[in-house]
Amino acid sequence: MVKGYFITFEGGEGCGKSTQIKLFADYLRGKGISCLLTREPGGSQGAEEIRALLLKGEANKWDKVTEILLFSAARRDHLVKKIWPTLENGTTVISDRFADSTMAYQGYGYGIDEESIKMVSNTYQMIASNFEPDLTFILDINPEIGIARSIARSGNDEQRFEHMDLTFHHNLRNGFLEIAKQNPKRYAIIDANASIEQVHQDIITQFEERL
Ligand code: T5A
Repeated sequence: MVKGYFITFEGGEGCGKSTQIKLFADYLRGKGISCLLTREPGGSQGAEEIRALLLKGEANKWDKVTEILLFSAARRDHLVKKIWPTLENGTTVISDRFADSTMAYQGYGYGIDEESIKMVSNTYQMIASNFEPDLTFILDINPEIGIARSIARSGNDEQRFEHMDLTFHHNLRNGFLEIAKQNPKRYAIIDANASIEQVHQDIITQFEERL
């Protein structure tokens, strides 16, 4: 059986990943490609339990090392219980965030810190070896616009990272761009400041060119 593609969507707060993933999944299904939507942190029962620990509460609730380990533990459970078995079945998996978020948020967000970047990278090797997405869309947005979109959407108590200061959000935007620069074949940078329809069209164009 042919394995499914693993496609991830990344970006700063309120960049529109959830909105775009739904449109992209509709597009794929329209082409007869079966796909499963999932998210991080979370996506499997154990990882969803860890999600609550990570996203609720005070911005400085965890120190950086603990945070990297918790995101990684959730990712390992998600990979073993959901992502790998689904890909083996020939179904495409689309994930709202994956390992690049850990590199951008925990590695670059607090300011470039070589030690944390190395730790994120080593921890990922330990939990996933050489596995990586076939394609990653980075929805690049001006942080002021993204945070305003995020905060305008009410009824969400998982806003620990929205409450980080603006420097953090600029650092992580630069972090995503830096990560993408290292492997232009795998990463497609999409201008997420544009309209929902325009962003969707850009995603489809990149998908058709690359996979
Ligand atoms: N995290 C995660 C880490 O720190 N390390 C890690 O390793 C991982 C995996 C996850 C948090 O955890 C952190 C990062 C995050 O802070 P989350 O709830 O999944 O938490 O939060 P986000 O991933 O940031 O997702 P959001 O739901 O907040 O934002 P989305 O999915 O990017 O945006 P979306 O589609 O919900 O849109 C937000 C609003 O904007 C509107 C939408 O209608 C919606 O109201 N919108 C647009 N408006 C105008 N123009 C457009 N083009 C628009 N697109 C969407």
